[in-house]
Amino acid sequence: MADEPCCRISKKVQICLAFGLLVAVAVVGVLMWLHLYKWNGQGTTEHFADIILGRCSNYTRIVQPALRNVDCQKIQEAFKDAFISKNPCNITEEDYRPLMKLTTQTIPCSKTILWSKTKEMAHQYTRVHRDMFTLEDTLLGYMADGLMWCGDSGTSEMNYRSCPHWKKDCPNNPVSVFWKMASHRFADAACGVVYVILNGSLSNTFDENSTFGSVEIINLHPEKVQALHAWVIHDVGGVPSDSCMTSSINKLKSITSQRKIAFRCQHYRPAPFIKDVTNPECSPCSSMIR
Ligand code: JS2
Repeated sequence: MADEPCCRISKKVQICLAFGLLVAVAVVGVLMWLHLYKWNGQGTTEHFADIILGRCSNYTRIVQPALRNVDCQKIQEAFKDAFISKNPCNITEEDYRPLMKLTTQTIPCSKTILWSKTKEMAHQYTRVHRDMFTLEDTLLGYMADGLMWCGDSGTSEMNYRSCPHWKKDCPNNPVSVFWKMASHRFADAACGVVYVILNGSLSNTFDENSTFGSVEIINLHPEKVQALHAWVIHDVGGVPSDSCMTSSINKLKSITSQRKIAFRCQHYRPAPFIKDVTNPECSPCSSMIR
């Protein structure tokens, strides 16, 4: 068969095919190099570096003046060095180590608030209870909250056109690695009673695959954390359910008890929860906070 004339490709055709393949590889390479190759995620936030510097200055002078001696210029540089000129699908925790060192911050015991699918509610709470901290109320989270960032190997420019999407492109992108590392460190440092605000109107109030479920809960230390208090909030107008008795909350309870951490669950509708937030003297709220 191999000798049949129809199966022999003439030398000329072979050379043409090889050349065509070479041109195709070169074109793809140039497109990627010119950033015309689109990632599936949003591009770097405009003025990223200036925003980081501005937020750092604001935080260390106004929000938490105890951190006034922090060098925001150095922090901005360390943040950029973590991802500039690097393949945005091969970022490691090592890349962020210098930034993490520069932003070390001690949160008092029983003042840590975690959240899952309740970001706005959690931040409304800490806007009133200023002595309590979500990750975004710490310097590191405050600087990065809501931003996008990535670079490319072979250039010192940030990619403002697109960045890798954690699911459609790759998980080891600059943003996902940052939040996983920041969340890990935040939970690792927690002590006393840790609070978590969960969404009682979701069928999966506790999602084991969430950052809270897959990173933070497993990095709470039983020798430092006595209890996890879950505050389960119903969406306004959502279908109220007895959210502390659901299977997902029972799953959370079993995970905490396996880790020798006591567990407590309270459920609220937003109105009383928000009212409590604005009226800290209320009775349901006081049992929730103290
Ligand atoms: C903040 C971002 C961004 O306990 C919370 C926080 O500590 C957070 O870091 O991780 C927990 C929330 O993550 P989870 O449980 O997956 O809930 P979610 O509502 O799906 O929020 C997903 C966002 C987690 C990390 N993260 N956190 N600010 O700008 C931000 N961007 C990402 N990817």
